[in-house]
Amino acid sequence: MNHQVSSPMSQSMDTPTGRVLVTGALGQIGTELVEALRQKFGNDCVIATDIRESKGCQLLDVMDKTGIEQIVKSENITEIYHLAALLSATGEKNPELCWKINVEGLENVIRVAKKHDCRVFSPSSIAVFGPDCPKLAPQVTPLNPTTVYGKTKVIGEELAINSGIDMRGIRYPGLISYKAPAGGGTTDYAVEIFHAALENGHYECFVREDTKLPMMYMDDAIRATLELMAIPIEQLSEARGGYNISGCSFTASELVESIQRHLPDFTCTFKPDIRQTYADSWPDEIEDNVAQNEWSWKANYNLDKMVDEMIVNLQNQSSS
Ligand code: NAD
Ligand code: AKB
Repeated sequence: MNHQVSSPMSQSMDTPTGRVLVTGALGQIGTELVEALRQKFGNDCVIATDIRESKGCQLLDVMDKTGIEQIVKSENITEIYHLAALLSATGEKNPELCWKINVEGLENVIRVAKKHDCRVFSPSSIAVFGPDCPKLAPQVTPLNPTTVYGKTKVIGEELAINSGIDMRGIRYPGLISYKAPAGGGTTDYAVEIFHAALENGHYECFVREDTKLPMMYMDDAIRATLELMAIPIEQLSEARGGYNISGCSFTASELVESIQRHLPDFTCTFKPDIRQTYADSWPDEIEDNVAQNEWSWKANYNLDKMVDEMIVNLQNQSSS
């Protein structure tokens, strides 16, 4: 069922009428999304913000309601990519802060977006699923996450549908990229392993070798985000709160074997920690037929293609 929302942008989606605001812009996704948005809309059109300081990025704490509104007004913002959050591993260490940033921070953004007619992109995660979900996760299934992080993402999806604004999200799988480090999640091993393989020839992995999780190369995730935001809202169902999208699913040992095609002497040992329990509560794979049907989603990267790109790009980065 399509949901009626009030947005002046619901006709033409591809170019925002005003500027674009990115929160949490210095993180793993923001680093590449800001680049892609600036390429698409022009440098001046994209305002990058984070709670950390960096050149080309304004300071903005998403707990600061007035600060969000000031920037939206002064920069003529009509579209917000809200990436500021705590991820699963960091979030479970400090559940109260995770709730505050992920839920209250999002509510602050929605309040301002509603008042100033902004569209919002707010990521969900495969962490919305719990142990009762089938190993191949369907789009529609009971969402009973065991982590606080997962619970905040379920609330985010509900807010997307019930807030009365044009708000969309994707249940990103674990994202693998070389430009910025992973930000405190359970799937971080699938990023760290590349750095360790190239720098030390060895990695001690914090999940078991048979741990299988949905993963995705960052190029696919950024393309998915831009593609979803370019679709008129009338074409989207309530799945827009958080679309399942599938990239590639593999076990930790399959990842090791794929890296060994490039680095035959690379070794990996497995020493599971608390993050194993979060990984065990998530599905192995994602069914993404709804995203395929509604906005023609299709991933480009399988395991070996992603590994090839990661190794080449990290090698180029260290030699330049
Ligand atoms: P990240 O941890 O790399 O980046 C988050 C950014 O938010 C950081 O730069 C941090 O400084 C900033 N931040 C933290 N608290 C803030 C605050 N109070 N105000 C403003 N900024 C603040 O995270 P990411 O991987 O880029 O994830 C972005 C979004 O995507 C999150 O909602 C996350 O849950 C979701 N997601 C990520 C993945 C993944 O594998 N990276 C997978 C699923 C979902
Ligand atoms: C994490 O592991 O917390 C994130 C995610 C899948 O949401 N990468």
